Amino acid sequence: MTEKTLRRHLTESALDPNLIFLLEDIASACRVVANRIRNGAFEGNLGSADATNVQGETQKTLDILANDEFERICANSPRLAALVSEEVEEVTWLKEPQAGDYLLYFDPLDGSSNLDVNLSVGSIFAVMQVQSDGDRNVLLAGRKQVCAGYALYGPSTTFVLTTGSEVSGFTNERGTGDFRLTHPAMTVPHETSEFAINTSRYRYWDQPVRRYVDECVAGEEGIRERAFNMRWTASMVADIHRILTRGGVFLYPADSENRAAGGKLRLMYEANPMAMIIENAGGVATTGNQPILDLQPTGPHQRVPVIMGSKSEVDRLVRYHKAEA
Ligand code: AHM
Ligand code: MG
Repeated sequence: MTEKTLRRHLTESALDPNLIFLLEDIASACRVVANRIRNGAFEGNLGSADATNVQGETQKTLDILANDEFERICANSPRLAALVSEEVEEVTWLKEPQAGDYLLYFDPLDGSSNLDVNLSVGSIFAVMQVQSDGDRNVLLAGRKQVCAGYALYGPSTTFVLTTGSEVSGFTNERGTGDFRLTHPAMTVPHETSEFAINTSRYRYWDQPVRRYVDECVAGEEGIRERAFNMRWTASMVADIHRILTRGGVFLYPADSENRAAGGKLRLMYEANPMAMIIENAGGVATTGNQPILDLQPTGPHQRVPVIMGSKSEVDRLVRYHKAEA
């Protein structure tokens, strides 16, 4: 049996055809970005912007190229009103907004420090809708997302999407270029023995995070009944994909060093889309003190603390935060 294509999956749903056009454009952008990454070394696009390659040509980082590909391809979608990108300071308006038009929030290339060492990176996106004719407010809470997803550029290119209740995983097929449904109804296991956090920041952590990680590290010799393993890829997409596949908890918490900035990860195009995916897969996504999806945004590039993944571990972390409050 052949796995069904993303197009068939979308057209079998009750989604607005204009949203389907947009999602197909996003998937095309991800396909193109995957190729740009694969050929990055030949095209002189590894390394930092403003550098020159051996031919003396100015290099563009893949972050900027990926952003340009998303913009170029998604601008075809007739009801797409605006783009909010990690790479662009201002909101990019494509048309006069009308109620129901779509707003696309995206991180075109997440985890880009992994590029030069040929490790996994990804793109993250979410879609919301213009609330009323002429309304240019893009600062909508994550609960208003109509869909969210990511592409993981790893050993294979994977496209994970939620448009409501289910989370569906597609794999890019070499040859046809189709995304095919290889991972239907993805769920985050409730229990896990894996955690993901940048432990080099230990000295900055608040007490609830220290307590949790200390207990995981102590394993069955402490209060936990089992040993824990730690994984950190420095690519949120790769870490969340692992958690969606086999469980785990991902933390980029507020700490004494990043608190003034609000945290490290961005709300609109990193935390919110991943929170929708994790919740729809049966997991939990919180700042430690409240659900990420309930946050009222204050700016398009706002940063927030992020704790998400398997329910039993995130619930424990929330309890530890309450105990310290
Ligand atoms: P980026 O958008 O600049 O790539 O930063 C986001 C990334 C996440 O993918 C990852 O979880 C985190 O930053 C890694 O941070 P650190 O450098 O502290 O390991
Ligand atoms: Mg990012």
